[in-house]
Amino acid sequence: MKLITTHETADFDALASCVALRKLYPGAEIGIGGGVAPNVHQYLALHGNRFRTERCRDVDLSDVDLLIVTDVRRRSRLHHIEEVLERATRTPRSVRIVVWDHHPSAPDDLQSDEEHVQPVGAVTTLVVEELAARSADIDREEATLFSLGIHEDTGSLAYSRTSSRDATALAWLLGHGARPGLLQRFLRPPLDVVERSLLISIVDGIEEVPAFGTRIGVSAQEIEEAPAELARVTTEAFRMIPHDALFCVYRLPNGKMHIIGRSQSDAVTVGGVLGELGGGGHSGAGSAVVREGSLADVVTRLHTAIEKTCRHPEVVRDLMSSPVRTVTPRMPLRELAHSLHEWGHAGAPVMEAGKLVGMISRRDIERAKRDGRDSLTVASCMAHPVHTIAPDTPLSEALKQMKAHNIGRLPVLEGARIVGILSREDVLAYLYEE
Ligand SMILES: [Mn+2]
Repeated sequence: MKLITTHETADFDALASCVALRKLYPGAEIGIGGGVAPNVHQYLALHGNRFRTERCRDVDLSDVDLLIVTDVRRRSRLHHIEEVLERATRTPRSVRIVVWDHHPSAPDDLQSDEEHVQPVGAVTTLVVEELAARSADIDREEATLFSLGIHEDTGSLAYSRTSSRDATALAWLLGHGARPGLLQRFLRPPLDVVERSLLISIVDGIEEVPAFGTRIGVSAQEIEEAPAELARVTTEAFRMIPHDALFCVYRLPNGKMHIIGRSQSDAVTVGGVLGELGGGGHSGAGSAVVREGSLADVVTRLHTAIEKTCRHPEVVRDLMSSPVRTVTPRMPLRELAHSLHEWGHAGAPVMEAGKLVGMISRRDIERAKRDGRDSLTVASCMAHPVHTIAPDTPLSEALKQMKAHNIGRLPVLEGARIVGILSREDVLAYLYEE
């Protein structure tokens, strides 16, 4: 018997890749262990007959001679097929194990006979590529389900782990009749009353991890009634707050603690942080379950894990341009225009006797020219007082200042000495670098 399976609480990427794999391995059964995510549950209420899944505990596992595992390869997430995995260790000939996955490797990864692991946004993409290569026939319902898998795991192509291959796979699915109009309905059904009130407590309860330039929020919640979709509520909360990363610790009525993390900063790798607490995941999303200790203990362990695994974020010094070309207040505007052009700069700090006294930009010169004042000197139209910044300020804070004062250049001062200048161009070059 051929069995396709995936991780507990199967999400759309897991279900879609299972269904897509059945097209590559005809006659295989899909066995689910530990239930499905609530949005998948709702989807299956309508499509359950079309895309049949079995519960692994209803399947005769002793009969499995080909095991196809998708969207996971860590043994600790595959308790429901432990029997098959044990048999594979004892008598390797009795079962062949094939893995399809897109997660980073972990110490407890399965030993497999065949592995299809690539760092794409959704594992469904890998299977769809194979179907496309074989010019497989798929119908609208299949194309839509496979699209759901890719949308879910790439945040509709907006998460940083998205690859061009995910977009290509989606395009192929659209060409095969996928119905984009149905995606939102299944991906993000409205939050119910319990979920909405939890969402508010999360946001109200966020505490910032101190002494860390990246804004990391931690919200610890004692839950009396567990809502169906903790992961989704966490994602929604993260969307609403200004933080770079969010970790929610939920203590459920049964005493277990679920930690769910989300990040949009390279400095915070959620999978790395939660790996320290026995969980795992991607750089942008992950989870862990802790069975003992108090809520406060877990929050302390989380802080330690963050301190240990997160890079300190970029600061102004890493990005600023230096040395700085400065001008004097007595410089004629016409001469300055010429120099700026030559340097390829849009502005410059104005220094007098070693002190920063103003900032002048190409735009100031243009304005002076329009008003017929371009025969004057820099002093007549420079901006002052000047907003400055220290070299060890985190980039996020620098951006905030640029936005608040609507300025494109911040002189960087160490004491009274000008050591660099941070411009919008520097920030853009950093954001778009490889
Ligand atoms: Mn996935």
